Amino acid sequence: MVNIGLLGDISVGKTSLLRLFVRYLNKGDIENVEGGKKCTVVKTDFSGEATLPGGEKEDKLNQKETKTIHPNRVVFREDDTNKAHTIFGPGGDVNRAVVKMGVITISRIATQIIAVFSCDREIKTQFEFFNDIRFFPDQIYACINKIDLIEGNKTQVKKTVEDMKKEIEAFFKSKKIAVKDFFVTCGETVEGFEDIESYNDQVAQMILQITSE
Ligand SMILES: Nc1nc2c(ncn2[C@@H]2O[C@H](COP(=O)(O)OP(=O)(O)OP(=O)(O)O)[C@@H](O)[C@H]2O)c(=O)[nH]1
Ligand SMILES: [Mg+2]
Repeated sequence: MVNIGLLGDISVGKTSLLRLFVRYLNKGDIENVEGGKKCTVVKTDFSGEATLPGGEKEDKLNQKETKTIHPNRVVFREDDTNKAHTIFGPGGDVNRAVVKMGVITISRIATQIIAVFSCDREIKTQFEFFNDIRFFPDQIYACINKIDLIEGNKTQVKKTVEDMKKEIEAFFKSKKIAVKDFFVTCGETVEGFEDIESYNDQVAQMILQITSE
C-alpha cells in the first residue's frame, strides 16, 4: 500500500492530474499505457473542491472554476495483486490556514511525494510553496505539468524542460532532498496539441511506476 501526495503551488494542476488518472481507470485506458495493468477505482473524494466566485478566477486561461480547500483523495486497487493505493491532492493556496493544514497533514502521511510544477509561469515563483514544508522524505519525484503551454518548436521545448529539471533538482538538493525521477505531463485534454496523448499517458504511467517501486 502506497500513499502518494501530490504537492505544489496553486493551480499547477494537481486536481486535474487526479481526475485524469480516475478517467484512465474508469475507461480502461490504464491497461494500454507503458507498464499498464488493470486497476479499479475504489473510492474518490473531490468534495474539498470549492467553486470560485466569478471575480476570483485566477487562471491564465480564465477557465479555473474551482480550487482545492480540503485534500482530494483517490483510492484504487491493482486487480492482479489486489493491492490498494491512495493518492492525495491537497490545495496549493497555503495562504489559507485550512489549505495549509491539509498540505502539512498529507506531507506527513504520504510515503511518496510528487512535487508538481507548471510550465505556465516562472519556476522560481513555484518554489516558495515548498519552503516551509518540514516533513519531507529525502527522496521525492517531480512532475512538470502543462507541457502544452511551453512556446516554441520541439527543440526549444526540450531545452526549456531540461532547464526546468536542473532548477528543480538544484532547489531540492539545497534542502538535502534528491529527485528520484521526473515526469513530464499534460493534465488536461487540450485540443490541437499534437503529443497530447503521450503526455496524458505519462500521468497514469507516473502513478503506476511510483506505486510499484
Ligand atoms: N493547458 C493546460 N491546462 C491545465 C493542465 N493541467 C491543468 N490545467 C488547468 O489548470 C487549472 C488549474 O488546475 P487545478 O487542477 O485546479 O490545479 P490545482 O493545482 O489542483 O489547484 P489548487 O488545488 O487550487 O492549488 C485548470 O484550469 C486546469 O484546467 C495542463 O496540462 N495543460
Ligand atoms: Mg487542486
